[in-house]
Amino acid sequence: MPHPSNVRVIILSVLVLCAPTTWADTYRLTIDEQGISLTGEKQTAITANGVSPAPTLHWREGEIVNLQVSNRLKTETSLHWHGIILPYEMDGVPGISFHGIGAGQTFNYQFKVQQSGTYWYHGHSGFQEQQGLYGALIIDPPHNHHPADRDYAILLADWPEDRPERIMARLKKQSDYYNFQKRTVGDFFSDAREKGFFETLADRMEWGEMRMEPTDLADVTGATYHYLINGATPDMNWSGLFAAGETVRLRFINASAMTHFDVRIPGLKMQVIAADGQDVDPVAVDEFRIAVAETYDVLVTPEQPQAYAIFAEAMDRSGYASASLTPKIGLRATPPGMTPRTLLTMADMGMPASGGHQHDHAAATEMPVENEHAGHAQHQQHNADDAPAHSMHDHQAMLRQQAEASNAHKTLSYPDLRASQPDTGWRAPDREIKLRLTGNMHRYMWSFDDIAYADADPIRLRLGERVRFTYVNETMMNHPIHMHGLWQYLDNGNGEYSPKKHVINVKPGTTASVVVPADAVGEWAFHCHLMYHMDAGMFRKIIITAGPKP
Ligand SMILES: [Cu+2]
Repeated sequence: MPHPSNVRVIILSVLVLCAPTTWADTYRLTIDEQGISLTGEKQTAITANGVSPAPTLHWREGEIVNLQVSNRLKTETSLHWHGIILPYEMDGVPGISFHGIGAGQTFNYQFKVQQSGTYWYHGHSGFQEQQGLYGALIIDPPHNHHPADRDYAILLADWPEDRPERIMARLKKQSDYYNFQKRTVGDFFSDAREKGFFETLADRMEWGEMRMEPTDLADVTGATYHYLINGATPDMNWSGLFAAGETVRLRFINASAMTHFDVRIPGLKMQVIAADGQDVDPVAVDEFRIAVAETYDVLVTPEQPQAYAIFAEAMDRSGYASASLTPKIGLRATPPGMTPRTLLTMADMGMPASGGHQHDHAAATEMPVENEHAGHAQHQQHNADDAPAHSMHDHQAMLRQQAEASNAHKTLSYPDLRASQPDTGWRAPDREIKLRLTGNMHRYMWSFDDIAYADADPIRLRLGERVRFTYVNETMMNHPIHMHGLWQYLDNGNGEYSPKKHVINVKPGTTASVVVPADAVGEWAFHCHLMYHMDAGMFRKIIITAGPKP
């Protein structure tokens, strides 16, 4: 008589052997709202199956998924499968790919999963994503090239104290409402001591002329946001277990509405193995910046039986999210101190250091593609300055200090990303579309080429053509540009090994260029993924048709 568990193994093996090459699984998701108290006050979150973040969905490459999404809200809802290649009617953007899911209705999404990796899904109606309607989407490949002992999705998010409609209304009235980090008169005098009075004055006047602040790295900040990892504040301390020496895969997903994060795990090197779901040649880093809506997969191997902090500080340093990787339930990591925020200089933005009072578009256009963020160099310096303050900390701080002393603090940047597999259809683009990323901070208007979505014609592409999109960022904000339904091959000098991404972050005053194979007929959304920028008009529709040139 075989042991019962052996019988189970035998049955499972038989099932695996007999499994068809495609599966068809059904997932039911019910969208509703529920009381939540993350900030101490009672608020409302939009939930899927009663939870926010929404449940993590596990798919397999090759399966046909049926997703029955029911709406119990009083308003319309939708779910968009972020980064997924699918028929456009299944993409889930109301007004573009379908009519939305009305109150009390159910919509049935169905498509074949043609890719693997880490993605996410979120509401694309109103501000529902900001209100908690987001979740991780993990697709298993037929063959896993990166076996790990543990595997965790790390969803980063920004949860507001104010209602999103109120945030938008405040930004429209006063765009720097949430920015309490402006340089003060005191800073002026200390700068004047260092740089000289006239230099400092000229610097300030230039910024004044541009009606921008050199510290405006984010327009919605920790003044209203609580930063979350897997729905938990730093106090709540989400924890992932490991045993010393195990390999842990962390799937970072930036599900924030407005926040870029700088991520590190003090004491651990991170091997970046995938970007936006796609495998890249591994890069060992100490830190990476993750733009809104991007995903990065990393491997870590914690050797010590101690708790490690997964630390994600908001780019503008107005707050942080923190969680623990721990060998024991209840053992929590102490979050390290935040590093000082970066100050943008005129040079960061492609402006002449002095005298250039007008917006110099040409200067911005000629910036090399994706040069290293000058602010980051500064940041590393600060790290070193910062170190003595943490010297009484534990082992982690010591390791970090050692790393810094040996000048080994490596931060990921786009030029590091090289696809593991070449693009077999690689060839020169057929044409170029240049888009300026434009905005008026004072009136909180955001657009492409100074034209907001409401007044813009769609961008028309022909099926089969390859189009270079060149994004010229003429603003002092980062804009994570998301194209639905199509891959953007980031032109970072790697030719056929260019990494393909669904979100390309374009830093202030810089230019980034991508190659897009127009390989999917339909109507696709194309926008900045900062929610309030998208809502303000930094959005276009792309229409791809078969047949002769439109
Ligand atoms: Cu934007």
